[in-house]
Amino acid sequence: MALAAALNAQMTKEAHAAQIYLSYGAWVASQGLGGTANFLFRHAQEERNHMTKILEYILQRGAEVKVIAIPAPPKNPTSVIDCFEKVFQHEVDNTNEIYKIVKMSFEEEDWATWNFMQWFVKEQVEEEALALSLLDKMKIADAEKKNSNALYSLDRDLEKAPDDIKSAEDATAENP
Ligand code: OFO
Repeated sequence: MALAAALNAQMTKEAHAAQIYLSYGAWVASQGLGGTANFLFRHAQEERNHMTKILEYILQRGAEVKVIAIPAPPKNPTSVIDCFEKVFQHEVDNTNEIYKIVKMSFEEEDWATWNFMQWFVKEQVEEEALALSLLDKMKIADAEKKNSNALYSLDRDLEKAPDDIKSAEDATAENP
């Protein structure tokens, strides 16, 4: 059925996302940004978690899981800012893929899949916000200047930065 095929395709896209984060992580490591690389490597694992959630869901629904080859990641970025612009664009593209499955499940009145996909809708809000905040921070740190002190501090911070961004639903007036 079309929805099972779309879920299988999304499962591979999440694996592809992991490869993208791995390759960008390796590239930033080669630029001397070990903390930033660590962050991107951890994020690669998060993408593998997304892949696993979809795999489990396909199994639970009694459909066939099709594990296929993962496409190669795109070529290396040309600069640190370019890297994070590409990370952000990747997340926007992924959100659009998620929305297609949500739409499909709505049209097919498959409410279980529609409900399952809401986790990904919420997650993509956070993924985009995280990618955008990293891009902004890299710009503020003037990441194109290799000897920027701000970039050095940001790189150190990213080594221990939380992997997730706080979701808007958890904000309160006391703790915005
Ligand atoms: Fe799986 O969220 Fe990023 O790509």
